[in-house]
Amino acid sequence: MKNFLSFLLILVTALSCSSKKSDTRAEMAEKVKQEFLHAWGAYEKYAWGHDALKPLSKTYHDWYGVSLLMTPVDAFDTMVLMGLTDEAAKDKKLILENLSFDKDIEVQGFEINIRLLGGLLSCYEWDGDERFLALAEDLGNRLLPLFDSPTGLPYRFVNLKTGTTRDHLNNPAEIGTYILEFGTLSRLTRNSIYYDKAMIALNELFKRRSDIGLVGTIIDVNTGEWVNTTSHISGMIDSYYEYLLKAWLLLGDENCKKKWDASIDAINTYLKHELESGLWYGQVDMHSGERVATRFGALDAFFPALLALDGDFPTASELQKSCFTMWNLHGIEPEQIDYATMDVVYANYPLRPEIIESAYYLYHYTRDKKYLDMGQAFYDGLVTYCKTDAGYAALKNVITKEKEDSMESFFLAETLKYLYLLFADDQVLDFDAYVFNTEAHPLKKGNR
Ligand code: DMJ
Repeated sequence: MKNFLSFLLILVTALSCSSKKSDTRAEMAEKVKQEFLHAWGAYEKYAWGHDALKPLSKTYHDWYGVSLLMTPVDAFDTMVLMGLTDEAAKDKKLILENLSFDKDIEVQGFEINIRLLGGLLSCYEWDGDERFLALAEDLGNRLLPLFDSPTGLPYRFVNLKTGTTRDHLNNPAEIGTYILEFGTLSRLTRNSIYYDKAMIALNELFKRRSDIGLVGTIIDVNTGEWVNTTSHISGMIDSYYEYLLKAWLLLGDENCKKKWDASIDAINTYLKHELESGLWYGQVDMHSGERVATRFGALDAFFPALLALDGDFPTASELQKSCFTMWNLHGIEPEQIDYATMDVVYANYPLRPEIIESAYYLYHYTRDKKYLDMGQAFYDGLVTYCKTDAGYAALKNVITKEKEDSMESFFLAETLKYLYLLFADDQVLDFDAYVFNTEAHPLKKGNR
């Protein structure tokens, strides 16, 4: 009897271990949903009505002193996709009863566009309530003065009430990341002004690429002159390239496709870098193509997804392998490493989504189980190192695992959405019918 009981105990332990190891996709999707509810629950409890939760001090943060409901708008479509009907209904009520852009504050065009305009357009497309579209249209109008520069390249900041703009030194990402949202707004309102402004900016930027086809990091929007000529695919340039390809997919714009084709040729010629440590994309001078640094980081990890979207699966999977190596250096990814030495350059982790986004795209196209295993590792790292009793916290340092009092809205908009979609039933989202903006808001494809 004693022997039988020990046998039973061993059997039960073995079974529970193996079921933990082989959680099905559906079980993993459910687990991610529970983590979303944990994070959203903390937002509800400690930050309701504000821009973002501060998970360690259990209070809130408003970007500009007053709330623009950054987290509620950013998180809405994730709730819809996860089937969280009650939470979505409560969130919708909060947004529609409280959100107003008639505020005397200076906002950063890029962030407001990708999180709020992109978020509201997605709210409208997934929910259908015209009031979301009215909010988006109002916001779009308040962002338009950004484009009133001598070159048509947008300034960085605009006052939502007065339309006053500032900051003439801008970067390709903050210049070239409007066309998906502004194009969609034009399509839905039948007013071409938004599309036209964003397209002029994109054309003007592309026109200023170097003779070898690359852009730099900083440009003066008053003169059109480059101020910093370092070229890369990282923060300050990243989503400019993303939007060239996606504008073609979302809006059917052939010119954007041509711009993307020319850009990816130059990127692969000059930035791509194969070393013993793996395949990477580093930094070069935009005019000479001479390599100036060997840095790669969490933001660059969006690139495998983009390469996959373009059909270059060999490069996409090779690069994702490098990204995963970077993640595994410390069990969760640092903001930036030097890939020549594999040393950490910036050790923080602000709960970024890009590496998970790439795993999701690659799994969608290849069905290779290794991307699900990566997803499991991302889930484990997040839960082990970033979960707190009040939501999720960024890490100040991935080596020491010291936490930071911040949970950016993109954690709910992107990180948990992509992780959920990686594991969820394919019926949840018809991948070919949508294009994700750079904040993971799925916008419906359709010509203008
Ligand atoms: C998000 O706001 C967007 O994905 C943006 O393109 C880059 N930074 C964050 C996430 O890392």
